[in-house]
Amino acid sequence: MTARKIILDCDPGHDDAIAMLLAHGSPEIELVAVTTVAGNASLANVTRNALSVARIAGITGIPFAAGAARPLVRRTEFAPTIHGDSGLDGPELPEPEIELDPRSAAQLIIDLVMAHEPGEITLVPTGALTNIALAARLEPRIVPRVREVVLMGGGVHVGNWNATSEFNIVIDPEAAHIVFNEDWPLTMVGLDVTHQALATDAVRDAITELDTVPGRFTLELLDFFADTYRREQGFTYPPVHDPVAVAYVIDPSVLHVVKAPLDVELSGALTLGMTVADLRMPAPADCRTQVSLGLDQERFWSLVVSALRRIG
Ligand SMILES: [Ca+2]
Repeated sequence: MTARKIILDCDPGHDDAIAMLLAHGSPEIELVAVTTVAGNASLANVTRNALSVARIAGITGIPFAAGAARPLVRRTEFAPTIHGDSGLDGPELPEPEIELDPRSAAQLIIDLVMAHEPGEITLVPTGALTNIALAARLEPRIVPRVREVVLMGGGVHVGNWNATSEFNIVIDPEAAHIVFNEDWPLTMVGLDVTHQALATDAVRDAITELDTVPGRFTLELLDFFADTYRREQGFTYPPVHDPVAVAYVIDPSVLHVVKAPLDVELSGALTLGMTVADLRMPAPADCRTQVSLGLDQERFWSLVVSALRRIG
């Protein structure tokens, strides 16, 4: 088995942190780099959070680079009601040990994609798409070299930041528009499936049984996330969005996906940032985008728990 090489572009973020742990603890994946983008909190905060999570997970020897501090066009918007002011409120975070790469996230993505064979690198964005859009515009030759983009964001039938739109997309819809319209294979892992990735009592019990540092850290993340999701969005159990995109790279059978043309609304009076999927059948033969409509919850959580167990 050849491990799939991924670049995780993220804004930790409770669920981004779990996505990092899942990627690091899964032999099916080789984490090639981690890049950060403003979103759940400021760029400085999410970058520091990523480096602290790396220390907890024992991730070393790969570059970490900070990227865009604001969206392409819009005013900056953070999510303190969900993630706290730091972006990762709840657990106590260790001091980072890794030095940041001096390159911008977009430049690092370009350098890595160009240094690998075509079809080797998969991009897994779990925040706003600003860095990915900048990289694609700065060096268009990366587009045909990227194996695929598997992103957490959007939703076909549901929003979370407004009635129709998901946070990662709506805070930088122009960047999302660029990424969705580039000529690379793209899988949207949206709210339709991530709202099924609920950290139930049974999930917590399985993580508690591990009795490890990353396991306890994950439980503290879930404690905080459960409180904010109960209060802000009426969830009994918190939906853990970002690791679902990583899980799909590990094992595509974890999601039910269908091919469908996809685009991002930039001008709607009520629908800014909405991801619009054309689900009329059959999809055009040259359709290179797909949407996720169902999640195998048991398989998903078994991947997460197994990864935590491997990290030890
Ligand atoms: Ca995120």
